[in-house]
Amino acid sequence: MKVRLDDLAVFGGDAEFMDPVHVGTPNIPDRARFRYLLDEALDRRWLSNDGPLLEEFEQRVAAFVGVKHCVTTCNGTVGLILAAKAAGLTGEVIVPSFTFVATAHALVWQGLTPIFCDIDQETYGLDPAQVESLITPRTSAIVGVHIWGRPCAIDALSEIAGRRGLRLLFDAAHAFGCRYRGRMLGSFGDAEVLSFHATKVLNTFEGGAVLTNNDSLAEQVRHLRNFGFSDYDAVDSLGINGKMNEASAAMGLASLDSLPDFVAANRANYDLYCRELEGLPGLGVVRYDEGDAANYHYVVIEIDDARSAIGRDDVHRVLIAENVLARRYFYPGCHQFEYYRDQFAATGRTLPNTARLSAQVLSLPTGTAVGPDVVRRISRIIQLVLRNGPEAGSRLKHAFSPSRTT
Ligand code: T4K
Repeated sequence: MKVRLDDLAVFGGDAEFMDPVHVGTPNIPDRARFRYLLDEALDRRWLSNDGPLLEEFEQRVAAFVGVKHCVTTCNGTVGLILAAKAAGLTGEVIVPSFTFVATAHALVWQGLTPIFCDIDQETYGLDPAQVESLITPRTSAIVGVHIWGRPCAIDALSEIAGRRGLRLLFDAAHAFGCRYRGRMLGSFGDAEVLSFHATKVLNTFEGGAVLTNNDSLAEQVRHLRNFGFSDYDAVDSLGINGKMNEASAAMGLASLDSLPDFVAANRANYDLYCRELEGLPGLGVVRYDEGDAANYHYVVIEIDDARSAIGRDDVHRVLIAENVLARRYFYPGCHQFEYYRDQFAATGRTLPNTARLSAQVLSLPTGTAVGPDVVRRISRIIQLVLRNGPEAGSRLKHAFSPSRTT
């Protein structure tokens, strides 16, 4: 067990873990169930394009979320692109910068201009007041993101979208199984988009879904995900291949059966991290609303270096050296990526909350692959660093200073 700073790998000690401990190690459902479903698909020789497993998966997801339509896609990014196209978005779309880059990329693939908006420091989602101030005659929509499965300001954004005649989409990539005021995320706005990527609480290897209560929007997404075929030998729109295959649907169905176990494992890890990390100077664990269900799939710590005397990036460096591959989700904010600075300079603006929070957050490993022993060992490393913040910070500064000659 590491008790002194010298024990840390970054200062010459042995790494705590022999093998990397990742953020995003997939949750694996009951293998027998998955194999059984996969065998069925192989026996049927129906492997993609509206197969029976896909149909069942879509029905079960729609019922679980309490939404009329679930149209699955090959991944969440294509789901976002299809939702934007089916909803008829044009011109400018207001979107947070503090998100995974796919949220913004999907808009640009549709020829739309992302207008990056700052986030509210309580929800970590779009700041409604700033959204309102960014609306122009070219604005067609708002895309909110339920970051880490925490609901963004759904009511305020719905009110603004309704009053200003804008479309409202939500990127719910992280939010499967989470609720807002008793209603499942995935059922708000014109449409919401899920991701079932391997790293998500429920995965289909790769996958996504557009969820909506709007019949024509759902029909349009279905149509577009299959190349825009309106009949055999007839294509009436610019579609794409956005289909989910049967192996993915089998994984999704088996995973739905195991979802309560996944969430329970996440919850246990989350609670243990909270207990272990309580009271450390300058460190907070991002909380979930206890009044609503959450999937607890992201354990995110925030490090305020004014109080901890050691910055997030130094803590990150310490963890990496221990083979704990914590992630800076979502740094530095989309508007800071080279591509967006080059291509959308006019939309560049100062986003103080985005800048501050993206410099403070760190996602820690969790999920069914991570047990209490691993959580405790990771927490102990963080405790050691944070309790010795000034000394650790200054040693790291010296060790990694570019001008250091020894
Ligand atoms: N909107 C939001 C808000 C999103 O967060 C995302 C995706 C999307 C939209 C788009 O949805 P998709 O098109 O992806 O369905 C990852 C994921 O690729 C991405 O799905 C996710 N968000 C984002 C937050 O993280 P990377 O490049 O950081 O992930 P990757 O593939 O390096 O995986 C992370 C770690 O997980 C690996 O270092 C190791 C571990 N891992 C990963 C895979 C794939 C495993 O242990 N096993 C695996 O099979 O982007």
